[in-house]
Amino acid sequence: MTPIKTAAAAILGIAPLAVASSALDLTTGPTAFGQINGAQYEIFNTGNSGTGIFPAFVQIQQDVTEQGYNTSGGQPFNEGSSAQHNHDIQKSDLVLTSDGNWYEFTLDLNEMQNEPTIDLTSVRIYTDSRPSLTVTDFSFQNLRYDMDALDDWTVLLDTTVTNAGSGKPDMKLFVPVSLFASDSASTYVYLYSAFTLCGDGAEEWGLRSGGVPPNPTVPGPATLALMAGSGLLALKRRR
Ligand SMILES: [Ca+2]
Ligand SMILES: [Ca+2]
Ligand SMILES: [Ca+2]
Repeated sequence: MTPIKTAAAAILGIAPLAVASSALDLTTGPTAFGQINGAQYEIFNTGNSGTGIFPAFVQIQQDVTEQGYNTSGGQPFNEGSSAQHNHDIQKSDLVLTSDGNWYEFTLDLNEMQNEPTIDLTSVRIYTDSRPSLTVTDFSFQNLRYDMDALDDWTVLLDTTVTNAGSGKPDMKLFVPVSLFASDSASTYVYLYSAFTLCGDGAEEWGLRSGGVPPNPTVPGPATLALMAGSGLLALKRRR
């Protein structure tokens, strides 16, 4: 029983469900971060710096809800059509943090200024020896990471917190390198994600081009308190 589920159940006066929903609230400020199932989600606040050109490997765009994954084979879900920004990646393309323990992925959100919130409801990373897959039943060879493996998680995001417009990253995702230990360098990596409360331009995932990413911020007791409070906030935010 996590603190979130305990607190939510106590206030609502109901018995906890077998599969509960939990929220990681990254709307609290530009240094917010937290871990879900061993991966770290961290606000990436670049202010007004950056070129405005985001090195995307997948673009996902649809109003209200959207989902998709990177592939050179087509558009299985709500992906973009640009081959430059929607394509296969291999394990050898992934970018290591300076300590060598994490792969860094970056997320660029594109939302209207008057509707800045967006929820990241799913992240799953698959590996497969086959390129350019377009399966919609998720019949990949290996599931290496699933945000929702232990609980139905949502990451709450707000583009006014990150102060980042189109082409500027809003969040970093750090995934343990150890999860990919049995994959060869040429193995294809498919990053699936889904969002709700979305509109405006495409959400884009990319890999840092140039420079070694700093390590994730070390989680401390304050993070656990933040996460414990976020479940109730998420309940209020639903609409
Ligand atoms: Ca952005
Ligand atoms: Ca979820
Ligand atoms: Ca959008």
